Amino acid sequence: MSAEAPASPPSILPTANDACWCGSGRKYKRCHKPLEGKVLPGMISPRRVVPPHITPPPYAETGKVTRWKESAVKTPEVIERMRVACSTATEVLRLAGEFVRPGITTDEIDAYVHQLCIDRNSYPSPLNYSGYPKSVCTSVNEVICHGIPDSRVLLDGDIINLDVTCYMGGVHGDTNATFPVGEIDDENRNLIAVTEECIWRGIEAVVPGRPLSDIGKAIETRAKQDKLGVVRAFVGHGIGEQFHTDIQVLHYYDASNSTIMRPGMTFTIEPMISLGSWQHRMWNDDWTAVTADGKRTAQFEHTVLVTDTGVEVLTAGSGAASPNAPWKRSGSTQA
Ligand code: EYL
Ligand code: CO
Ligand code: CO
Repeated sequence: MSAEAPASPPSILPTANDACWCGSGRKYKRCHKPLEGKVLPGMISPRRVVPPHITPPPYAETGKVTRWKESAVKTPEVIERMRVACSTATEVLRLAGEFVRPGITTDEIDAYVHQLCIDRNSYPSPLNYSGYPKSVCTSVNEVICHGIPDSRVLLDGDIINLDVTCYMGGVHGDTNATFPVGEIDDENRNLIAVTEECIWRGIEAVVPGRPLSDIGKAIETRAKQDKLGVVRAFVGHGIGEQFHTDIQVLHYYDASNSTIMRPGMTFTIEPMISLGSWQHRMWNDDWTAVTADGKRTAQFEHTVLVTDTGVEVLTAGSGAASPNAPWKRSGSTQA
């Protein structure tokens, strides 16, 4: 947790060959100019409290994640509990998305999501997971994922991903979506639309008896049609009684992602798609991942169940931010 925000630029910026505002003695263009218009870390508010009637996951107190063996194939009883946790996360994500507007801070979104989870008798899974300090991830513009809610104000033209996970009934439900802040330009609108298409292409590749690599192949194929980058450092994951289990779901094609999908398996698909490079950098906070080239990136996430015949999307349906495949919506003429 940072007590002090790092030095921030003045409202009137130097011109390229002037001295940088930060006092480094370097020309502005060789110092902070590349960061113009980029997301900067803000102040992180004190930790929010979860009331005692909410059953916390094992890491809630210590922040330490200890993994145990958990079957990749879930029992019908666990699956039924996951449907409940997932539908709660689905509703919280949609409401949080409706709350997004210019002028609010990402910390205000965190306060809202935190309360929405508690009101539905769920624990916000990110809170203290490996020490993560907040109840939701808020990833703005070039932030790929795990952005920490802070004092940054949302600006007209930003894009923001909200990643919501709810823990209730002893299981997690994990879903995210990217939302426009006010009016966004065509390039950003297309990035969000194609990223949503990518996740649904991936979901359609969930077929029992087929390897997980089919999912990444479908996602990568769609991204390439628009010359967009597929982030490689973060992957989908098995989920159930634990937030993350050993199944990894790559969002690009890799033949070594060869685990065969079996009925009863539950995992997330959460492609991060970028306007430029798939390479990432880490902020000094060791949580926040940004694109290496500073270009914008979008993400969608669903928790899915492999069925006997295909897939059940546990975080989709009519109340979801991304309810179904875009080409299956009324008015669409696409396949
Ligand atoms: C906590 C822990 C580094 C989340 C997800 C919150 C973040 C950075 C260490 C995955 C991994 C959410 O929702 C997730 N995937 O969809 N860690 C996560 N944290 C955190
Ligand atoms: Co998530
Ligand atoms: Co996830």
